[in-house]
Amino acid sequence: MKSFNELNSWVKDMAVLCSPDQIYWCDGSEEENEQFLRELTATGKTIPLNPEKRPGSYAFFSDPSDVARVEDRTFISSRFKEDAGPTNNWIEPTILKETMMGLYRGSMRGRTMYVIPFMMGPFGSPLSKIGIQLTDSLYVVVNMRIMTRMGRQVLDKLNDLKWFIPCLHSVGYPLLPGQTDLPWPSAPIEKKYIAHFPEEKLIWSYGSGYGGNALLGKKCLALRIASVIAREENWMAEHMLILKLTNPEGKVKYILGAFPSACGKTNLSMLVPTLPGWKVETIGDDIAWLWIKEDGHLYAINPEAGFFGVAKGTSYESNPNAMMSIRKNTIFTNVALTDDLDVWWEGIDGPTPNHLKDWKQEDWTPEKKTPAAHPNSRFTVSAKQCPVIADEWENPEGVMISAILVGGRRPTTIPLVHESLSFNHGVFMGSMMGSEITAASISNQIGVVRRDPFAMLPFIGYHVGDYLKHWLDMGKLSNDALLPKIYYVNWFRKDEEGDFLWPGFGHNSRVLKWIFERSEGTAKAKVTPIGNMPTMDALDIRGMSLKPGAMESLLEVNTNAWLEEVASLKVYYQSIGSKMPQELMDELEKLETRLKFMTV
Ligand code: OXD
Ligand code: MN
Repeated sequence: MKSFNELNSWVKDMAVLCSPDQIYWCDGSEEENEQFLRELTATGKTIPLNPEKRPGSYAFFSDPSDVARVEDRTFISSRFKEDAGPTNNWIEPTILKETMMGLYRGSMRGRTMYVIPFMMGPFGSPLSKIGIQLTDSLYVVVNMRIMTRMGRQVLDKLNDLKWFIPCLHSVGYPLLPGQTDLPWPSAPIEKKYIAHFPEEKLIWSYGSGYGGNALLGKKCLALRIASVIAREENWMAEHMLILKLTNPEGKVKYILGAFPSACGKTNLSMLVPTLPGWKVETIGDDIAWLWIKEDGHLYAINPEAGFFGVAKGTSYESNPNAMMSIRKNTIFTNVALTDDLDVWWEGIDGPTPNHLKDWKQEDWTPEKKTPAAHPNSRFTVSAKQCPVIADEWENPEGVMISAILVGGRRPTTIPLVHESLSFNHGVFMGSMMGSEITAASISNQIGVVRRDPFAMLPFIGYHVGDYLKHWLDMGKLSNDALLPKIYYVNWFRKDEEGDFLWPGFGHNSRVLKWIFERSEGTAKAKVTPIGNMPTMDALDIRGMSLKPGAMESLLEVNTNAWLEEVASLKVYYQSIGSKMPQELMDELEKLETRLKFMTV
């Protein structure tokens, strides 16, 4: 964090280090954005899409070596290794800074350094934070303008807020005189560094132009650095969607959901219920900042202003509201293009075209074995374009939370839904969540559960044990009666044939209904060793067809499978070391006892 009056000297110092040809302060205006997009088009860095089909929209294609967040190259550079914990990469800060200064020296030669003032959180919210990103990538500028509140009005706010989080970014590809630029400049993998200095609240990113590596407001600021600030200031920065749920009588509740990447957070936040009369609206699809107010309730804001969603698999069937959001003014990255310059990806509606340009901009026909769109292809779009964005999504006071969902991809063991017995038990549920490893390319440990506490594994800016302790400490600021219950949901349970037992998508509204009515005290539940669960007739499944016996399997608590889970959790908790909170080890022991001795 730096104070407002250090801004000019910091920008100057970084310019001396990186040697850009010029410095440009972004004002965030429409005219400026159009000028940037004209420049990106003229230099061949983007392709404007067919204005009849996708007005105001652009396609970018990254270098094939720069397509996703690089967790191996992401560092929490706290003074002591112990403060980064066992789940983060760590390099001592003076050493990392020396290495990175060597890389930054002259890295913006032949380029412009853009100064991006941006706000995370709605204007006027007690939690909102200002960041200033310096970058040599115009792609980053036009994306940051969608994903954050960006521009001159933020500098005005700096007078009042006084502090900003400095974010330095370079793609790491300086241009010598006469050297032509690449369409997507970046540095080789071993030179990429996504670095966070938690004591200083400083972000340095080098070598990548893609997503969370480069749009520094999102994962770097709003999660990793914000999680450190939040711990100091008694609030929480979480990898969660925020949705608004309205019942047929018009009563509203707000629900949070923590799910690992690629579990359908964006889909759930914009869900179209299959239950008549129920409505879901969106507050946020990826990040929530949470605090407990004087009334003892938990409140949430979405710090972002847009969606950086995975394109692949998005369709009018899986997420019609996302499809309607991206009809215009959208930036697409690494999707395929149709012959009439519209976008295409695997899983989009309609027949597969006979010919496309794939994300590598090569000719593609259905015979080709490789995917046309990259699996991590993305759309960047303003939240304002979402047809179901809730009116109150920018309320600086946040929305009051009635329930928290946690979950992951678990083909076995975990039932469709179970409810926490207490706040600490809910934190235990969050600590144990994760997904089963399915892709051989990620690991040779297929079938093993990759634990991902509250879906924050790659995003906690400090020690995971201290993070879990912070959750427990937050609970102590209020009491169980006022805090939301936590629900472990699992849409991904499979039967013996390997087929999903639950159809998911819009049908998840049936689980949301039960949760809504639990918080009203009206839904039927039974106590089980793992928590409270719907009785066999409690979920409203009218109008849907499930295989015979599916509901029994979905709501089954298999004692042996759960005892195996307990054994695996003991090993996991041990891996966290001495900072693993005792309260959670107690919860694990209580679960084991209930599994062994409780009669249901
Ligand atoms: C994301 C992620 O991009 O979680 O949101 O990876
Ligand atoms: Mn995410």
